[in-house]
Amino acid sequence: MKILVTGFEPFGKDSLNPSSMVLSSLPSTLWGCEIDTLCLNVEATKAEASLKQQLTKGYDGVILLGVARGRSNLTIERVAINIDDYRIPDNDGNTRQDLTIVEDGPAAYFSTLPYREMERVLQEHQIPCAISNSAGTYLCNHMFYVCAHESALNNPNCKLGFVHVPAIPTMVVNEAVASMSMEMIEKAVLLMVKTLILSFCKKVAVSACLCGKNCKYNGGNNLNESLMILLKNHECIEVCPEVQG
Ligand code: PCA
Repeated sequence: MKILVTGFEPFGKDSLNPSSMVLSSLPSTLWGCEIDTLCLNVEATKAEASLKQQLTKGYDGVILLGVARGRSNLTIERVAINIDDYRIPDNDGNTRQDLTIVEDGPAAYFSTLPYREMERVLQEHQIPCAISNSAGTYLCNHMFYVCAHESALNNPNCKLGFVHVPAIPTMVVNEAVASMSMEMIEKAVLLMVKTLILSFCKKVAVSACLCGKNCKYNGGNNLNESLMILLKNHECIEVCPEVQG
C-alpha cells in the first residue's frame, strides 16, 4: 500500500508553512505501508505538474495539506469546487478570478477520505478538529480539485482529500490570530495517516498486550490508549505470539 501526503511552500506574507514543515516528521513506512511526501508550489501550473507526475506512482490514498491562517482548529475539507478566485496573488504574482479549474469538469468533488473517522480519532486525542465545507477558492481548493479529477480519470479507487492546518505560533506572535503548536499538528497528521491506512483493513491483528491483556512476561500489559482509539471501529484479532508459542 502507498500513501502520499503533500504540503505547500510558504506564501503571502508568511515565511513558514506548517503544512510542508510537518512532512519531515512522517515515517517513510508505517505498518507495512509506504509513505511519500511532496511539497507543492503556490502556483497552479507548477503544482499541477509536480502532483500529476507524483500521482503516476499509483497511490492508494492521498492527504493534501495546506495552512488556513485564522482557523483555530484542524479542518478536514469535505468538498473541492471547480473555481479559482484568488484573494491574493500566487507566488509568481498571478491572480485568477471566477475561473473554472477544469473546463467541462464537474462542479465539485467530495473527499473520499474517511473524514468522520479522522475527526473522531483526532477529537478523542484532544486535538481540536472539525469537518469544513469550504476549502476556499485559492491553491488549496485548486489542488484538491485537480487531484480528485486526476484520480477520477486514472485511479478511481484512491481515497483522497484535503486537510487545512492552523498557523503555528511563530507565524502570529504579534497578531490576535489563532494558532496550533507544530507538535500537535505533527501528532494530528500522523493520526490521520494511521486512520487512512486502517480504513483499508477489514480485520486487524493486534498484539494482545497493547489491548491491555496481561500476557506480558511479567504478568502485566502494554495498554496503548491511542491505538485503542484508532481501532475502536475495527474488528480486531488479539494475538500474543509468546502465549501461542
Ligand atoms: N494554503 C493556501 C494555499 C497554500 C496553503 O498552504 C490555501 O488555503 O489555499
